[in-house]
Amino acid sequence: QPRVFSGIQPSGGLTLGNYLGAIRRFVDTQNANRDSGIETIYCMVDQHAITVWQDPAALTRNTRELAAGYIAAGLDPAKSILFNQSQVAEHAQLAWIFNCVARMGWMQRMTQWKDKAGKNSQNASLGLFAYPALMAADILIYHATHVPVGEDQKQHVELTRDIAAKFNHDFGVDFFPLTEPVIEGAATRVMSLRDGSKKMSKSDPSDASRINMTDDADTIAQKFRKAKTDPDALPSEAAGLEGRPEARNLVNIYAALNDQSVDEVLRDVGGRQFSEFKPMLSDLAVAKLSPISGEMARLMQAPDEIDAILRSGADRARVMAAPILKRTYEIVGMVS
Ligand code: AQP
Repeated sequence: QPRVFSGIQPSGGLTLGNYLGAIRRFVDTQNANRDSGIETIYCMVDQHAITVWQDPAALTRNTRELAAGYIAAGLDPAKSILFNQSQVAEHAQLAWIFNCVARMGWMQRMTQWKDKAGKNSQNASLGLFAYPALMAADILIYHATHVPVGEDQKQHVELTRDIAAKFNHDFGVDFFPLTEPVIEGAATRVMSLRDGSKKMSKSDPSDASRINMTDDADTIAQKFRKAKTDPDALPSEAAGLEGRPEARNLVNIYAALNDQSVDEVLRDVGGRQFSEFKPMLSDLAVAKLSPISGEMARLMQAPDEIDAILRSGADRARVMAAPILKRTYEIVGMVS
């Protein structure tokens, strides 16, 4: 039976990249599977967030804001299981087993580790290094078969398959499934508005590099107006975006927001200057995002309700996770 799991870190406010690359697709997956009995499980991965320093008050606020973002975008606690990772202890318990299955060399090859640890990797947390083993546990504690993610997380989902395969091989079992990353749509990699070679990220020090889901209409318009571009007009087909990363990024964002292909967008806007295209993009973004940010703001007025939704999601998640952890311990030979 297919089962879907994915998560987002409450390591800052939600960005347009998180929305287009992840949340919007979580909603589509939930709705497509509404009557099929396939479980869709979406987590706020707070234990991943603390692999780099998080101010405690900000972590609390960001976790609730992320939950509000999930719900405002269309995730329904009656249809999907929504919870925060630290409330289901089985994730961390399975992660320990996987820390003992995964190899140091596998972790060292991860591009996210290299990017985030930087040159001073001796000073990075042990948790940041082991991040992919916890992510494998998040997925496999539910025997999830499909993980909708943005392009940047593909390598970690592949590592999850390696961990599952090594566990199955080492213990001579066929227990953990080999999970598939699901990377689809026009915006699997939304880039920074200031640098077309860097992905848009909630932890980028420059707020101008990203659209936050909570930005108001004026801020969105100003950020797109200032977004880096080149001096040429837009081409009339996708091939003309070759070697123009900033132009490609803005067209990709437009296409994703408007549910169109890049070629369809360029058929309409090809030949126009950015001075004309950017206001079109801002208007579209405001039209699509403002209902979500309005609903997020409303939900944030009632943090107790958000916490109650997360608690009941965690109760449902634990029911699925506990037997899988129990069986894992038996396979490993732990006495219970
Ligand atoms: N720029 C992006 N384009 C498309 N998808 C993206 N995702 C993140 N950025 C983009 C997708 O969002 C999901 C959640 O990601 P995450 O919060 O767990 O971690 P991340 O990928 O490291 O995201 P950020 O925003 O860059 O966070 P920080 O700055 O804390 O590292 C994933 O499915 C991811 O692919």
